[in-house]
Amino acid sequence: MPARILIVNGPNLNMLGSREPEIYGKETLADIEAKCKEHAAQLGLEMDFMQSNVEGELVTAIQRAAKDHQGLLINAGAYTHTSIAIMDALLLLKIPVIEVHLSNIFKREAFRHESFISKAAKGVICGFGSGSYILALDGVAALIKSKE
Ligand code: CA2
Repeated sequence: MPARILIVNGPNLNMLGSREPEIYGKETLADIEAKCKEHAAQLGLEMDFMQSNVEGELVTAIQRAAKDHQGLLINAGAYTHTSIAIMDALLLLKIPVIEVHLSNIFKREAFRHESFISKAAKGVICGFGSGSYILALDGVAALIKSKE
């Protein structure tokens, strides 16, 4: 059976494509989902993709991944820099977690340099726009394969 990956997106990422294209690009979140789906299929992975502006809904989705998924990618949006609840949920997972950002958070304001997500992630990919998600899919696929 193919491995199943969950891609979790946090607050305001549903607004992609509408504002700040110089930072986040012109693609919508639906465009990114379609790209990821195609790339995941090439890697032989099944993929689920979700977005929420609600911290608790993100925590619940992460908890469910323990049962249904073999790997998780997360762009927690601004919760990256604030959410101990999301970090704790990720720390409970035994599957590989990759942190993803469209922008290079280290080139931006100082408050974006701290990530609670990184403390629970196997790796971090940022600064490649939607390509960050594609690179992270490659990374998680390699991690899953190395465990098989
Ligand atoms: O670079 C990333 O992917 C971020 O996770 C995006 C978050 C930001 O708070 C993180 O520091 C880095 C913000 C997502 C907001 O998305 C927008 C979409 C359209 C217009 C404005 C913001």
